[in-house]
Amino acid sequence: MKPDILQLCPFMPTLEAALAERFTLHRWFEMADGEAFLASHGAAIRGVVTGGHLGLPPELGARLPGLEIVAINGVGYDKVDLTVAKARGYRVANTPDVLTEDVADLAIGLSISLLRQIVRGHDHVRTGQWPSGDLGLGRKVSRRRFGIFGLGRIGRAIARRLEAFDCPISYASRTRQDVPYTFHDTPLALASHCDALIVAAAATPDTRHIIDAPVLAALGANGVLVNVARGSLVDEAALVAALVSGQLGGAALDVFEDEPRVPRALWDMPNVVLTPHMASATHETRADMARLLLANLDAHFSGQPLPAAVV
Ligand code: 8YV
Repeated sequence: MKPDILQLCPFMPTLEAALAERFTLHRWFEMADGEAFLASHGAAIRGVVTGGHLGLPPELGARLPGLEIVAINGVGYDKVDLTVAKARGYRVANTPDVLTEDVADLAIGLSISLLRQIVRGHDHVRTGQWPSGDLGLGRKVSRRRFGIFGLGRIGRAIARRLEAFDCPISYASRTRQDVPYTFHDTPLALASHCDALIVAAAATPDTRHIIDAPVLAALGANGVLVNVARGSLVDEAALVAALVSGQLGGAALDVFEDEPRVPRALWDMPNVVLTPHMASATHETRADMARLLLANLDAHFSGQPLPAAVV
């Protein structure tokens, strides 16, 4: 008998096919009557597969009494309540490491796009504005003072890339680390000492809205914010206000507080670059993530230690 698994969001076809080979898959996101499904099948569900952006909504988890594992196709587990997982005794697994390079690459790409106005320049050409005038000057990337909030695997990979641009690098994280970068113990101090702040920390109750109005003001009118972590770390209303007032110079954002909804005010700002939570979205990395997700599930259902256990 194949274990019953509840799939909370679509995955790429090869991953869905591999899951369907191993499990009886129930596609939650396509169900017309979720309530009827839970009443008839909720108790049979042994695993949940989900995305990092979605996790396991608590009210759904509460309806799955036989749950043994939540397998996340992503590194972030902020949307899964680990206290509940531990109390109820189900496992939580994720896909760390394999996506580190891609997220770091996108952080650099967003920084360059914003500072060097690549997206604006592209629009300038394709909308026929070039013959009528110049775009105006951007800002230099090389040797710019970069700050990284969160110096975990992804933050360090971003820093390594910035070293190649001869950028002075500072960081703030829970603890001072043995790295050749300048440590600041608060995001406010970090923002006061850099011109481009990249957010790369995990979302936790402690980091919610940690990038707030004073941090954005400290970054200043010539400063820019880049976020490849989670929308919840940034006070989005304060960010919009700082951009509207000109108190902050610009922002490049891959993540938002209420995805896929992005504040309308940000859509047309010339000093903003927006991407749809795509930092790990390459063919290569999604294939690696799929392998690790399957390895986590296979290990669990054959009684082996999980390759990437969170809990
Ligand atoms: C994914 C992510 O886009 O790893 C994460 O935490 O946010 C991204 O890699 C997401 O998990 C897709 O569901």
